[in-house]
Amino acid sequence: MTKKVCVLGLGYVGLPTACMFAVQGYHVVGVDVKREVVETISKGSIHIEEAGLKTMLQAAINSRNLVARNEVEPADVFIIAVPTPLAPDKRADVSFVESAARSIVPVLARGNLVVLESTVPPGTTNGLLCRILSETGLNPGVDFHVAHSPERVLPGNVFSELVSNDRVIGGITPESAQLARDLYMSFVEGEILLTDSTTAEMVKLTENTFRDVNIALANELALIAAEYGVDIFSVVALANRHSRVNVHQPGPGVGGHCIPVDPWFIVENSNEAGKLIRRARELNDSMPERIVQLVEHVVGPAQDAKISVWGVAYKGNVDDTRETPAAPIVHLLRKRNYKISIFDFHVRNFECEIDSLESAVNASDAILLLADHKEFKYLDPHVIGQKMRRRIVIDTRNCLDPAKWKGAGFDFHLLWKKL
Ligand code: SAJ
Repeated sequence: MTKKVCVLGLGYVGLPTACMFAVQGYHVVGVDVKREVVETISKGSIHIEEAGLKTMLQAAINSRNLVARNEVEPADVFIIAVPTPLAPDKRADVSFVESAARSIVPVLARGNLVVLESTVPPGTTNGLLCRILSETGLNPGVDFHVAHSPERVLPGNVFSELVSNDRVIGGITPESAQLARDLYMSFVEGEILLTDSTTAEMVKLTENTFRDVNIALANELALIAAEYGVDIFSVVALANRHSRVNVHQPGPGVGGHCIPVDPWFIVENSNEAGKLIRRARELNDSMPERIVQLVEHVVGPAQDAKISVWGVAYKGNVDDTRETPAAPIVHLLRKRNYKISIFDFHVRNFECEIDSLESAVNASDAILLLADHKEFKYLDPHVIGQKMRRRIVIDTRNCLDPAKWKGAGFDFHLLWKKL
């Protein structure tokens, strides 16, 4: 008999995952608490941008293997893929996991498998999740199975990574892990590695903490390079020619739903042991303020200066603005009385209005590039320059060709310089 899978949370991870199971022939019920999300998906439309998502969703809907609902239904498998944001006290806010788990309680049956995909602090699957599911009177690991299968896909490349990435699955019992492996084997071509649930939680957090700490190192090196008047991007490129060196890219700060968040989850119960991780987080969080200092230095005091901010997504080629460093940068520039206009090739919804390219550059004094969307590379600096009041570019991502922009009369600045 075909298995029924209920996916709770139809966001960046839940929706592509629901589509993958549906096209593999599972009966999938995608559940989201937002009515408009369910309506949009039911029509075969998407509420988020992700390469290939619309085609996959339409295939899934047309096959009748995927339906979207507001309520959880009885199923063989429940997959929880809800957000775990950072609370103001820098601890994980697991309230969506809690409410998703509570919504499963009335329908959970003997033999079911519950998989948590959301990123959580170590111990959450075995602790909080199992505690809530035990409210059924059933015994986790005996009457039903529970596993943590963290998502590890890169936004913008979700479908190929869902298939080809290796997957770490941790069960509260070995049987739970094996059942989850049998499920994901339907579409995962990478290796599936089994462990216990707390190890799997820590693996996921470790991956993103590794990245955050390495980006902090790159940012610190950028500040040091500026002291010597050296181009940090050349330093990184040349150092990375060593076969055992992989310095990350410096930039205006670290955004996205995972990397600026996960390191806090891993240290939330470790005050003494987590010092390096906390320091790296703080350094990355301080980059927006430093970018604003650079703008002040290059452009001069605000008076009536207008800054054209290019790219407010948290990184290039995505429409995602979660935790984007552009938000504090725009906020800090406004506080210092700069006029701001924003242009982005991908982002439609942001806390400030997004202008057309033309009105964003019109009569502006400087371009501040924050997200390296590939389209920026193809813009003609001569055409852009004609509309501007002053020709200044600050490229925080090493995205534009300096020779091309300097050739068009621009005063060109990379990420950082000695102030
Ligand atoms: N960034 C830098 N320098 C770099 C790399 C990234 O400043 O060298 C910045 C980006 O501009 C962005 C932020 O860091 O603001 C994060 O971008 P990212 O591309 O490193 O990561 P995400 O958040 O898009 O996806 C990450 C991935 N994790 C790792 O690469 C270890 C992905 O595999 C995870 O699935 C995802 O987090 C997640 O959901 O955890």
